[in-house]
Amino acid sequence: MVLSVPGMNCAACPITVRKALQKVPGVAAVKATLSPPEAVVTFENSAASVEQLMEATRNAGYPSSLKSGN
Ligand SMILES: [Cu+2]
Repeated sequence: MVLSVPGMNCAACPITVRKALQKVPGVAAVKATLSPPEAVVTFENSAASVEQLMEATRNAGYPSSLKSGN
């Protein structure tokens, strides 16, 4: 699943986003990049929802939206 995270603007931002996503139960792997500004998340669908993942980035200061995937 890929989240678009347009608020990321420097090299530290993807680290913050990755840490926030990794705290969500059920998340197995996160790859956050500045260019393109997105986060690729591998997670257990039975344990976490896309809404929870978007909430996690929003709470970290980076509102996100679903770009692709389930
Ligand atoms: Cu930054």
